[in-house]
Amino acid sequence: MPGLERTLIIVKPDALQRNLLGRIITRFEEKGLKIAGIKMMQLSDEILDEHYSHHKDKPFFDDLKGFMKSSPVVLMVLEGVDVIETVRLIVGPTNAREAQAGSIRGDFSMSKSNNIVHASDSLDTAQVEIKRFFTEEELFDYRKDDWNWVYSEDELSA
Ligand code: 3AN
Repeated sequence: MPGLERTLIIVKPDALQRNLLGRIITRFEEKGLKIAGIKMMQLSDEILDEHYSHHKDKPFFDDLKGFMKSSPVVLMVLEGVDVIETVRLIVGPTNAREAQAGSIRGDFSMSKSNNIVHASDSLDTAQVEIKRFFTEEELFDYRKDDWNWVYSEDELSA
């Protein structure tokens, strides 16, 4: 399928503590996205230093790492046409106070840091991030029967 992509989602500790995990997964499922992988993990300093290396000189870096280590997180790889851009729209901008109602951050968060989910922001980043957190064996290629209804025949066969 043209434009078929995968993206990485991290459901952050605030979402788990606030009992939002199921509702977040449901939003992605109801949109028509395929879950190619899913697992729970306690993140280490090493993996967070790598994942947030673009923020390593920021004043909030230590707090960010402390927050991300404060409980396990749930990681997902989602698949769909143009899924990276679509998921960023569903998630909303970093500052949740500016996120539109209807987006995950817009509906569930009031914070720039405790903002419920991480989602990859580009194709290159998604590829690196998926490899960072998932092995090949943890990712699944399978037929998603409802895609016959989620996509048009043209979109499915192209
Ligand atoms: P996003 O998660 O929207 O892609 P990034 O990659 O710029 O945003 O930031 C990664 C994470 O760092 C954010 N999700 C948030 O938890 C934290 N963060 C970013 N900017 C700030 C900030 N100004 N103050 C506190 N935490 C921040």
